[in-house]
Amino acid sequence: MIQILVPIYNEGENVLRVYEDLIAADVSFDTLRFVYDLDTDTSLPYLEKLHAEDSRAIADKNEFGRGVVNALRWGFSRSSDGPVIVVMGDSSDKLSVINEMIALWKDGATVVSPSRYMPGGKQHGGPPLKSAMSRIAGKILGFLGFPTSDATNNFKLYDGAWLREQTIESQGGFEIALELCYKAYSDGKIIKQLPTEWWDRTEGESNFKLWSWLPHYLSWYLRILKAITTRAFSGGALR
Ligand SMILES: Nc1nc2c(ncn2[C@@H]2O[C@H](COP(=O)(O)OP(=O)(O)O)[C@@H](O)[C@H]2O)c(=O)[nH]1
Ligand SMILES: [Mg+2]
Repeated sequence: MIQILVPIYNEGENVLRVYEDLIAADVSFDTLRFVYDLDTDTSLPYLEKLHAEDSRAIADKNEFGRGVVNALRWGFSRSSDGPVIVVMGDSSDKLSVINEMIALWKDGATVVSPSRYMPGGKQHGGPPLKSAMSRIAGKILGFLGFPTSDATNNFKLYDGAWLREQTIESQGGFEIALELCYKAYSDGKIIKQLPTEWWDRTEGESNFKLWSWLPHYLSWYLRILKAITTRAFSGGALR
């Protein structure tokens, strides 16, 4: 069962673009779950229309409390076995790589991480400070031997059965991608990457809270650094 999961917060008509991009990229999926927080969300009228046309697309209310971590936890808890692909609702991701992500999952990857920072990857626009921090942080991990140079990208595929075994500890926001990369890596699971592109939103507003989420990002980042070091000294990286 191939599941696409999209957290949304007042994305309005943008949700239709996500659907159109998936169809244009010929992505084969069984469910397209848009997880929203509030009954007043501006995407809901569009999602109702979309569901009438294609019953795979559903609007699912997050009952775990407001915020993107809760929306993702909600979506994960409702997932079945098979790949769960998290996609942003503001059309920032290159959805045409999804079929290749699914192929890597079929080959045994627990996490598939599209990377903007590996050869062939690109980032278009975005706040300069946030982009630079993400790029530098990601590339350092890649340089040190971590299997992806873009751990902070939330556009990712996770194995559904593995996901349901995880207790999500993230509390801030999008550091959840780092947390899950850390957990897969320290669990000895396979993480694969492939190049992707990212475009900053042209409609609506970003809900990214750089300064309040930064300490949460740092805490998972340091755990990853420690795990890489431990593996290197135990011989894993030297084999
Ligand atoms: N359910 C839910 N989704 C959110 C929330 N904040 C952001 N999102 C969604 O997460 C995705 C990325 O958010 P965005 O604000 O564009 O972050 P940025 O691209 O990192 O600036 C979009 O699909 C948003 O609609 C939230 O509080 N709740
Ligand atoms: Mg965005």
